[in-house]
Amino acid sequence: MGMLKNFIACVLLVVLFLQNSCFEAGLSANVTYDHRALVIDGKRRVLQSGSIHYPRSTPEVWPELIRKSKEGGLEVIETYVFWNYHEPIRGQYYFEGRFDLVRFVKTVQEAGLFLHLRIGPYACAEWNYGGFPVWLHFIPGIQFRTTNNPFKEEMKRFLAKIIDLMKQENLFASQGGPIILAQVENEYGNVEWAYGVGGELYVKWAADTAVNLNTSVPWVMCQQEDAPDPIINTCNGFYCDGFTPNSPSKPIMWTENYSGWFLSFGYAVPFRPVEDLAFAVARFFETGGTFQNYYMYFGGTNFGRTAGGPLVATSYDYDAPIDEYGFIRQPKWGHLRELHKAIKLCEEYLISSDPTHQKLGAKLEAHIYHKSSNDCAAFLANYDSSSDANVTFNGNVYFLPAWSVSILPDCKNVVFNTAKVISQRNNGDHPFAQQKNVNELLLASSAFSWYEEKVGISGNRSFVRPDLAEQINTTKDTSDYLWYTASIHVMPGQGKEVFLNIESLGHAALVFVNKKLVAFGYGNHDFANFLINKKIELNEGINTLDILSMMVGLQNYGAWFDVAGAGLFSVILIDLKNGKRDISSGEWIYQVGVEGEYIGLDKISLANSSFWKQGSTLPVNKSLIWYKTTFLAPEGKGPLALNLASMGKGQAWVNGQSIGRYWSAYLAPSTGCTKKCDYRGSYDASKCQKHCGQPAQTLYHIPRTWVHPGENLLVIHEELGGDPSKISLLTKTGQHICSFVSEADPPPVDSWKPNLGVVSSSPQVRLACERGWHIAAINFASYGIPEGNCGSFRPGACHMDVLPIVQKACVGQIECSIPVSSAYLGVSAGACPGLLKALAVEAHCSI
Ligand SMILES: *[C@@H]1O[C@H](CO)[C@@H](O)[C@H](O)[C@H]1NC(C)=O
Ligand SMILES: *[C@@H]1O[C@H](CO)[C@@H](O)[C@H](O)[C@H]1NC(C)=O
Ligand SMILES: *[C@@H]1O[C@H](CO)[C@@H](O)[C@H](O)[C@H]1NC(C)=O
Ligand SMILES: *[C@@H]1O[C@H](CO)[C@@H](O)[C@H](O)[C@H]1NC(C)=O
Ligand SMILES: *[C@@H]1O[C@H](CO)[C@@H](O)[C@H](O)[C@H]1NC(C)=O
Ligand SMILES: *[C@@H]1O[C@H](CO)[C@@H](O)[C@H](O)[C@H]1NC(C)=O
Ligand SMILES: *[C@@H]1O[C@H](CO)[C@@H](O)[C@H](O)[C@H]1NC(C)=O
Ligand SMILES: CC(=O)N[C@H]1CO[C@H](CO)[C@@H](O)[C@@H]1O
Repeated sequence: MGMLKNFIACVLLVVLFLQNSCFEAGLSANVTYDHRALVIDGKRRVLQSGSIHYPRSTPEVWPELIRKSKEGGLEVIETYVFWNYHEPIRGQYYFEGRFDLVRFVKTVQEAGLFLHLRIGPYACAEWNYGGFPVWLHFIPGIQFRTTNNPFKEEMKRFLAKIIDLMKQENLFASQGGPIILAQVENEYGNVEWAYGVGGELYVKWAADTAVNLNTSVPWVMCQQEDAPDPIINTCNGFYCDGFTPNSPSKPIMWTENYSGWFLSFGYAVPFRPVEDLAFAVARFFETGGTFQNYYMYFGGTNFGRTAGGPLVATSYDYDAPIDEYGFIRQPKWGHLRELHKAIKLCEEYLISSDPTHQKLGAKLEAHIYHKSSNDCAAFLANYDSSSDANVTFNGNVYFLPAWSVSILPDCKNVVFNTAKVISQRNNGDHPFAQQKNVNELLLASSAFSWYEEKVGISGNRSFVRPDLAEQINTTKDTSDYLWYTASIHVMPGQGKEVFLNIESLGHAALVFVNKKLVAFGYGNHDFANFLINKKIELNEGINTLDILSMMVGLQNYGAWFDVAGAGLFSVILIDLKNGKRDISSGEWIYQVGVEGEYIGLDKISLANSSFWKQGSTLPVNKSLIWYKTTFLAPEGKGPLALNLASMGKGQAWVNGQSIGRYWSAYLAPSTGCTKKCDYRGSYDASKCQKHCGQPAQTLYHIPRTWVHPGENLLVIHEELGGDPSKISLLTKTGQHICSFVSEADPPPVDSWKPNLGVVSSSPQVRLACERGWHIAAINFASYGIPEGNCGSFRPGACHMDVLPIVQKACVGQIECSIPVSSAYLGVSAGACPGLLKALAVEAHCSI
């Protein structure tokens, strides 16, 4: 009886929480912590959080992304702050457009969610230079991230700047704002050893400095075992269930739970199965965690030259629950949403006690949270990577699939198992993964005009040095490019056939001899360094050597990453007759940037200029060429993507805005992908990959707000050679969505009415369209033992046509749900005798 009463209380509390979302704008909140959890206004809280980095999307879509996060069960949004874009020139600040931090925080507030502000100011984040402004590198005597006065002064100034900005706008919780947590530094514990005693002192200084800035909310330092009190040290990783903070007075918090992994040019596309992600999250809360953040919940796009490096791709999709184009990724989003609801049902138990542990067998265990001696919630875990098991707990037998956790909010009924995915499934895991509903528009090749760039130094901006210059010091990252030019004299009788041996710190280089392209070399994300060794033909007399060294994102991670350097460091000619000629320390002429950049060919204002040439034959397969065309943006609300599969390497602009770097010519290794990735067993970033042997990325996101009715300008700078006549513009005109639910599956977590004995709820097929689209048609509906997957469903040996019933419930709706029960579906209970029946539905959403 006591159990029943408490259950009603628990359910009521949950309803209350979901409605108020635990937060009311304008009311000041007092945020502290104890050894179990963050404490908000005296109450411990169990919180699900997700990362959304504001500049990786446009402000117009922030409200939708945040709404989808909230519907997915998040209560906190987490973001880094990107110093290099907020202070592009020392003392000159920028907080506009995609970098309008205040607007982002207020958007989170308006949605009724909390915010975790990770100021850093080191961000890492696969972001250019880890978020540090490049000018910082040129302050005399500076050393980053250690006990160094010039660095500490700059860091403190920026921390104070951001905190003042937030205070002025009343954005901290104590002021009625959404910010409940702040972060100083970032994963410094991973590299601290490399900074010696200076590193240890720096950690203390950073902690002190942060605390003295009086934010009134707790500070965290992630991956920082020695974080001084009162700073909370938090865990980052694929799993954090073994984590303990450095003091018994601090709660167990997980600030980066990788929902997938980032993409680099030349690599296969990583993904993380939701069964494993849900397992990691459930294990974390099972073993005492109370705050967890998905890194990323929405990854987005590295527009412009914001991608870090080396070679981080433009898509930052991250296999996150919301994909790069803002669509819900199923079944990831839906399965995690059910998980969040199941954990929410346990919140009152989680905050009432520490877990008690019960061993249930080898790699089988339970953790129990009590509110009173006979009132509990439990998590049952099977962390064996291959063997399913039946366990006995509390007098009942439970089936636990390998690598799964079951959640029992009453220590009796299983409302959720991490390995059982009962969620809407979409056709493909990427909006353009299937041809269905995709409208592809080939750009007319006759409309292209072009500009062929000069090889080598093109104007009066050159300068001379007697050695090979380090690239970042030379370009100050004002451009990806640096021309290195030298003359090679060949005396009569000297060998004309020589080997040209070039060594570079990164990231890629085009080599021209006498203005002819002879070689292209490049590194990769793990090893930026590369070597070019090429046999070349020289002429007697003077020959020119022009080398275009290219950067693809500044390093963002590692000890002393800021001084890693880039560009050429050795150029040697090897002539079999006369031996080696090291020209590294001869006379070199330099130019920062390429000709098209100086002209400003990406600018709208030059769209009609005479620089652009037109003719009957469009040059293809040409290096160092700019292309220009116009296109009409397809109507509708569907996302836009440019297919650059036919291009080599470069950058593209739409109406003067850079949509990022592309590198379609760099194929991933042909091995390392598995057809089906077994989610069971420890995950790492290379465990599950797809698109081996293909470019990492061929589709490039164009935000809807960057195009307008009428003609839009597309400019492309191609470095290697490509065929622009094959470029196409894709949009999506609708969605195909599916669901497959068995009559043996549990009902949705939110329809669960424990021990009330009133409702016997069935499992449900639930379908929902996005972007305001409606269910226009049901393409498939079968109750029985349907076969196949979303997009290829077919009737099985037992098939009952329930199309009219499904049509009636769904067509014309934005979303619908259908109980998977013979009674509802009008089928006699005895149909398909001896078989477990399932309902499979495929629907088509469109305008
Ligand atoms: C905030 O909460 C803590 C602990 O719950 C309490 O000690 C402190 O007095 C509160 N501060 C304010 C300003 O209410
Ligand atoms: C923080 O608060 C302390 C004590 O009230 C005060 O001495 C200090 O000046 C404040 N610092 C800032 C940056 O506001
Ligand atoms: C668990 O129990 C069920 C029902 O008794 C049985 O069919 C199944 O084989 C058992 N599974 C394992 C892994 O022991
Ligand atoms: C380079 O040439 C441009 C135009 O040809 C001129 O405007 C500029 O002043 C020159 N710069 C230098 C440093 O001579
Ligand atoms: C870059 O310049 C700085 C001084 O501004 C110097 O300390 C550093 O060694 C240079 N880096 C390289 C790789 O040459
Ligand atoms: C370029 O010319 C076209 C057609 O004449 C015109 O519509 C467009 O506005 C011009 N663009 C600019 C930037 O002048
Ligand atoms: C461009 O280069 C590719 C690869 O080398 C080749 O297959 C193709 O025929 C070339 N196209 C043209 C038009 O030269
Ligand atoms: C705590 C933890 O698991 N950290 C891991 C986070 O992910 C990186 C990249 O895979 C690993 O190197 C860390 O060990």
